[in-house]
Amino acid sequence: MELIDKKQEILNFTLPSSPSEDKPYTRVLLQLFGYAGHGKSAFVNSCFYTLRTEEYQMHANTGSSDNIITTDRKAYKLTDTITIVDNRGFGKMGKNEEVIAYAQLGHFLPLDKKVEWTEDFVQIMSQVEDSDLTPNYTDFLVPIFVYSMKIQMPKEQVEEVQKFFMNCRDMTGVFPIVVLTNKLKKCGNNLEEAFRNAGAEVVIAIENYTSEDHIKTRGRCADIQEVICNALKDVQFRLEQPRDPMEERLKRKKILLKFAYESVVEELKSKAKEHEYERLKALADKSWFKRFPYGK
Ligand SMILES: Nc1nc2c(ncn2[C@@H]2O[C@H](COP(=O)(O)OP(=O)(O)O)[C@@H](O)[C@H]2O)c(=O)[nH]1
Ligand SMILES: [Mg+2]
Repeated sequence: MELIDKKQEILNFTLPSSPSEDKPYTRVLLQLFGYAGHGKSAFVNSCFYTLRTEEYQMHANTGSSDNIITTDRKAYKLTDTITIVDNRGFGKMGKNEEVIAYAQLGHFLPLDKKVEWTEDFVQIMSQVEDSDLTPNYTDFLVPIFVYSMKIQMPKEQVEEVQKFFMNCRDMTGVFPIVVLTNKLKKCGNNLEEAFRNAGAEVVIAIENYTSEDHIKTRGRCADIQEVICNALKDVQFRLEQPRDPMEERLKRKKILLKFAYESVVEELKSKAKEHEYERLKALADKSWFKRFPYGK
């Protein structure tokens, strides 16, 4: 009865309350990332459907038209302990998108609010600063990267994904769990190998449940539950190590600020005239480090 056990394991999973720790983990946040249209929202719905006995429901809206693409950073409470976050997906990972992705990953942008794809750094960073008012130390962040097997990964994405994975590890202490969707429409290339080469430790192929096709089968449920169980294994592993929640958050913030700084410089490089670049960069550095003293 392994499948039933896995389901029960997920439903019953609680975080130990340790009286010696003043900020123990109280929630597991499964943080979904990936390019738009690869099945993040469908994965949210699939998780609910496999864990509950109710009919298939669209908790998260799926689809590819503009009005359905997820723009909120929306949180869905899967169990009392586990919440799944459908982060705003990225289109083409430009520098700004990268900063926003890391701000979501590091949990510096609020849940259930629209994530603006803004060109304006001051606006992004001021949202990040706002998060200091109610800093979160009690969520355990597990990044999950969703990619569709229908799609051939373009060469330029391989490097992008590799970099994102390393940064996920540095920010959260966990390599993203890779969820390959559209298992039944797999195209020729070996995505699993590509993701393993990018550093992924766990790669799981699934077929999402959708409004068109949600016949519950054993294997389909088992694959989806396997993803959640692996996230819980990451939590258990982490709980065995000593931790300093404040230090961890600060580390995440420093990494984020480093990215933000790099994108400011990159933008300047692309816009400033060559002979002006050094002078303008020195000015930008001065104001940046005045504002964010530990940003480098
Ligand atoms: N058949 C099938 N369709 C899927 C699968 N995953 C996602 N889809 C469909 O692909 C489209 C985009 O998925 P969505 O979850 O909105 O992608 P998101 O932008 O990453 O949130 C939707 O129409 C989904 O129903 C899958 O595993 N199998
Ligand atoms: Mg979506």
